[in-house]
Amino acid sequence: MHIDILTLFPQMFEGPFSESILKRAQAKQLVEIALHNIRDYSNNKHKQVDDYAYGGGAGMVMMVEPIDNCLQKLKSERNYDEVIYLSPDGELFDQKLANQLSGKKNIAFLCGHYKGVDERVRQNLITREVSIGNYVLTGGELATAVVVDAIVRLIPGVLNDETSALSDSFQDNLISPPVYSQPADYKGWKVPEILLSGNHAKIDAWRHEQSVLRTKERRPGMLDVD
Ligand code: 6GU
Repeated sequence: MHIDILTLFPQMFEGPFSESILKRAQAKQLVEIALHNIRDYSNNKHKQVDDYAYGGGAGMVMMVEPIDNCLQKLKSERNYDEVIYLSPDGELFDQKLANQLSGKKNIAFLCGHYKGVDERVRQNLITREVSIGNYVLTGGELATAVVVDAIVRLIPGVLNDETSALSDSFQDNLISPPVYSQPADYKGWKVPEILLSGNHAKIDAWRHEQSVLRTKERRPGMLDVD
C-alpha cells in the first residue's frame, strides 16, 4: 500500500510513524508513507496557503490552489483509490471502514486546518470525508495518524501473529474478552480458574461468553449492527 499525506505540519507525523508496528511495517515495505508539505506547492511569493473567507467572518480558509497543485502532481504519478479529507463533519471512522481501506492500493489524505478548506476542494478533488469522532481537534493531522494506524495494522504481514487482528475488539462486532498473565494470584487478585484448567474447549466457550456479556454492557448497540 502507498499512502500520501498532504499537510501543513509534516513533523506532527514523525512520532507516530517512526515507532513500533508502523515503523516495522514501513521497514518491511508493506506500506510506504510519504508526507507532502502543502506550503511547498504555493506559487505565492510569501508561500501563502490560507486566506480570509469571502463574505467575511472569523477564521482563515485553506486555499484551493496549493492543494490542487500538490494533488495534480501526485495524481500524475499514481491512481488513487481514495482521496480522503479529514474533517469533523465527515463520515464517522470505524473498524468496518478501516477494513475496507486496508485493502486499497493508493490512498491520499488531506489534513485540514483553520476554518477548513475552500469548498471547491471538497467538491472537486476529494472522494470521501472522514471524522474520527464528535469532538474538534486543532487539525486533521492527529485524525489522519489515527486512521493510518488503524488501516496499516490490518495489512497482511504487519502484525506478527496474523490472527491477532482477527480477534480484535470490533472485528466481529464483539468486544474482546478479559486477558490475564502471571502470576495466577497477585495480592489475592485471582485469575479465573477456568483459564488455568487447560481445557481449551471450555476456555473458548468462556471467552466467547465474556465477549457477549461485555458487549451487552459496554456497546449494547453493537450486537444488532450488520
Ligand atoms: Cl478529521 N479533524 C478535526 N479537525 N477534528 C476532528 C476530526 C478531524 N475528527 C474528529 N475531530
